[in-house]
Amino acid sequence: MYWQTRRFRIDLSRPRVMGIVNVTPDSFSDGGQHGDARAAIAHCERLVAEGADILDIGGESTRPGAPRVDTDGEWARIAEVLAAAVRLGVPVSVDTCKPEVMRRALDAGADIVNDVQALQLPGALAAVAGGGAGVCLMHMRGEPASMMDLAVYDDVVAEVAAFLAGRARAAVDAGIPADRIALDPGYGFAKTAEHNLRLLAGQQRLAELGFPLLVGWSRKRTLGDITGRPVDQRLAASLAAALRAVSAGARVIRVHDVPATVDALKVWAAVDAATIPPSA
Ligand code: HH2
Repeated sequence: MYWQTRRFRIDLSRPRVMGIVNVTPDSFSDGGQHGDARAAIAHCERLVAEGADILDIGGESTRPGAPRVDTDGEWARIAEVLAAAVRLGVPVSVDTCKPEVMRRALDAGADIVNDVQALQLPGALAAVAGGGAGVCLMHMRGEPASMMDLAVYDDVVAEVAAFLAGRARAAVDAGIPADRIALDPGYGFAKTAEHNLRLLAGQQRLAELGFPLLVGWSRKRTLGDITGRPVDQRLAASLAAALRAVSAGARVIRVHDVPATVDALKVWAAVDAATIPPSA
């Protein structure tokens, strides 16, 4: 399996690590740490040196209750960082739901659009289709400010699968080739801890939709609920969730802590390579 992006065809025969670059003052785990362009560019360089396969650059926090940023404000945060990141030799993703930010990012050389709103805003499908980018379509409901009020499901796995299949269809209908599309269950977005765990337990069903699965468990609140750890002490829990997600079909893991995740996935891939398939 592979994921076609603008400049790179990403081989997913082994799981890949997407390193998070939040150029924001208020992200839930690292807000303000890479808030100015110089610090964020240094962070990009560090993540690539540590083995990140993809960089994901975002200028707006999506944590529950986060305030909205307008188009120019979001672009001002990420423009310089993006321009430097596209010269680092790895695919660069832009984490945005705004069509105008997508267009500017693609003009600046971004390879992938990572949209937590799954290209639902007017003009978003066309921005990606016209720009030739890869895209990650994520499941959520509502807006970050209100999403936890919408965390009500009869069957979370079936409902997320139906939503993602529908958005993939909409993307293909808008002219985005199927091999450019990745899907994401949206752990932590309009979902309680119980929903997140149920979804991970049933995640294989999402992988069976036939698109690469990208997942983000890194440092998220459900891991704190399980372990009792604050956000800066959730590395072990994040690795456990990442490995469980890979075992259930995920091919791209979006993380803050790149070196530890790279090592964990190397071990997973080594065992995978040594596994003898059952004879027919
Ligand atoms: N999670 C966050 C942001 N973007 N994109 C995808 N595809 N999947 C995710 O799970 C996902 C995402 C939230 O994490 P983070 O970027 O660290 O925080 P914030 O949104 O507060 O900046």
